[in-house]
Amino acid sequence: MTNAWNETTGLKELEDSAPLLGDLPGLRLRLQESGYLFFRGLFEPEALLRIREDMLRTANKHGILKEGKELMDAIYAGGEIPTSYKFEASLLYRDMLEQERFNAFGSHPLLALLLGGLLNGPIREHRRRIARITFPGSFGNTTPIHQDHYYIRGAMDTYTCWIPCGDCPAELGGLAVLEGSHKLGFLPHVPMSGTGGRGIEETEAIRDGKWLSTDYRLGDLLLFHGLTLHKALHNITPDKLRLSLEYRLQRSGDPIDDASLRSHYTADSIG
Ligand SMILES: O=C(O)CCC(=O)C(=O)O
Repeated sequence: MTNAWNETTGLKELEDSAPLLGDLPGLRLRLQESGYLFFRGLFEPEALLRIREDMLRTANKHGILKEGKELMDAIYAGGEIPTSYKFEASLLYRDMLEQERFNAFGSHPLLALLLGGLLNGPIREHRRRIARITFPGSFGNTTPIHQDHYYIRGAMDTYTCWIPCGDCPAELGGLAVLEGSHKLGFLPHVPMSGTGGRGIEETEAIRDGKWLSTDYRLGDLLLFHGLTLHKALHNITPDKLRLSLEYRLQRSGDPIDDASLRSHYTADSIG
């Protein structure tokens, strides 16, 4: 049931599609109508906990975790927060993207089955996977409203699987989607502060549309179309890092951009 969820942000709650898992036509219809599917507790937590641990060990090696705290609590050491461009050019980010268990999760059988069913045929998963860390209070780096097709190119029918790598309540800055916005077509993206550096200007219709998010938990999956408008919420916690994973899948015969065949890490990003 979609309901009033977060009074501070005015957001409504994502509809859980887990009850439709045995009903492929029902799932397809919901995806066609809403531009997204959300599954509460789809994945067993164990594999994701190991990925979280890998990410945090890597983060710790690069000195960004506060000493003396529980590793899995992901407490930031503090100090100057890099812009998202600088972060994506950092050795920490490169190491993060090379992690074996994180990369292997892209071929999780549930993702293959789900996307294969929804797209009615063989699918391929992009190499350009993202293991993301967002920093507390770093509002200038919050991901602005955009459509993934702007960055991913290739087939518009490409789906992003966004997976919180740890519980992610609203204050940690989860993802929000605009219901039905994939029907708006491909919109212009203009320079904007925040991750990616470009975004869609917020018209009244976009601002007043039905934005949805939730208090994500480990094991949840948010899946959305390449044209679905989405954005991150601010990480307003005093000191906690937000960890999330992104995998992208499409029909295997559809066009794919070269960049999707490579790692997301580019050493020459500008700060
Ligand atoms: O997690 C974020 O801040 C951005 C994620 C995003 O935009 C995506 O998965 O397409």
